[in-house]
Amino acid sequence: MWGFPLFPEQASTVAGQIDLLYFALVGLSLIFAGILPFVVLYLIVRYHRSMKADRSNPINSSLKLELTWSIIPFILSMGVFFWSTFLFFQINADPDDPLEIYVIGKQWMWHLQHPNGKRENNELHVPVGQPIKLIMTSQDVIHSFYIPAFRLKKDVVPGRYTTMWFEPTKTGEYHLFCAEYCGTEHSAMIGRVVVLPLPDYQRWLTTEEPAILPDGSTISTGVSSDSGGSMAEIGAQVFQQQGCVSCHRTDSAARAPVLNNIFGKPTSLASGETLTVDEEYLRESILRPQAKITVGYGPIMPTFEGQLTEDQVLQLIAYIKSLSDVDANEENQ
Ligand code: HEC
Ligand SMILES: [Cu+2]
Repeated sequence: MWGFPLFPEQASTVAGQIDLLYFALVGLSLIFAGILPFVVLYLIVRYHRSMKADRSNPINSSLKLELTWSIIPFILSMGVFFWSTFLFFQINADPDDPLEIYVIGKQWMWHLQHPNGKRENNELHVPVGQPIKLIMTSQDVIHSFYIPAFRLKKDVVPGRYTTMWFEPTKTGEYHLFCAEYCGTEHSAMIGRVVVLPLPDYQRWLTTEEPAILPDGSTISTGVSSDSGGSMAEIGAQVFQQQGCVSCHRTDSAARAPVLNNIFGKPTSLASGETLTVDEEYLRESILRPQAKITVGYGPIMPTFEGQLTEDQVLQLIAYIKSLSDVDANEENQ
């Protein structure tokens, strides 16, 4: 084998399809860019002034020829358009019941947290054969989460969440890059994705390893330790510590909407708008509550902008989501 492969392995469900489209585009380009110049060259030589050629009957126009060179490229380009649009939608549509992992980019590392609270840096452990959704944000500048073997890349932007999903098809270790120039050590912002069989992943989830938080402090990770438990459990603690609970409560002293079972459901705003509660809306509701006021309530919620770390915002979101899961499950029973 070559020590320097031209193509990374295909290790996700979409990798093969993306390569096929890519090769088709390269093929088409080669046909047009590679063959046409030779035809032009041939004609230049064939009909050069010094060449003996039949010039008695020059063709001024040919409808048949013009239709051919219009219709064939039209069909080809529309084919490429529908093919790539179909792929685009397929890659961006949310999968059913994915495993959600939270990603924070910062100069110059990736910080990841699994739902059970386990954290890791510059490494992403995932189980094979299962859809995985990354919910990503940045603490400083724009980064880009790039896994060549999965043929996936998505910008990681401060102040908002972007998501990306994939389903690894092969166990192994794959490169993880930052693909957006983000400062001096951008080129060192690299890591690896480790795809494990499901039982190994579950074992990995519960083992102890120290991890470094985005603020530089070190903590131990793993659910059995004093790390504080799952993301939702830590979120519940933040909810207490930050005083959210003094307004958002279920008893008669409540001055704010109950947050149970709101995730994924429509909510009505004082402006008359209705929207579905997602991560982005929760983030804005916490950091800039005045931006969208829930109908029936006053604009009394203080802003938490600058008072919570990206980590804590994600934990609060995981907590609010878990309130919805509990309720959904109860309804199903
Ligand atoms: C002073 C009382 C108060 C505190 C403290 C408070 N909130 Fe609120 N919150 C409100 C009120 C009132 C609303 C509804 C009006 C609005 O949208 O701003 C609200 C709305 C929200 C919403 C949107 C709910 C929906 O149904 O659309 C979320 C999410 C939320 N708060 C989360 C939090 C979190 C997390 C904290 C703690 C970090 C917090 N709140 C602290 C009063 C409060
Ligand atoms: Cu970066």
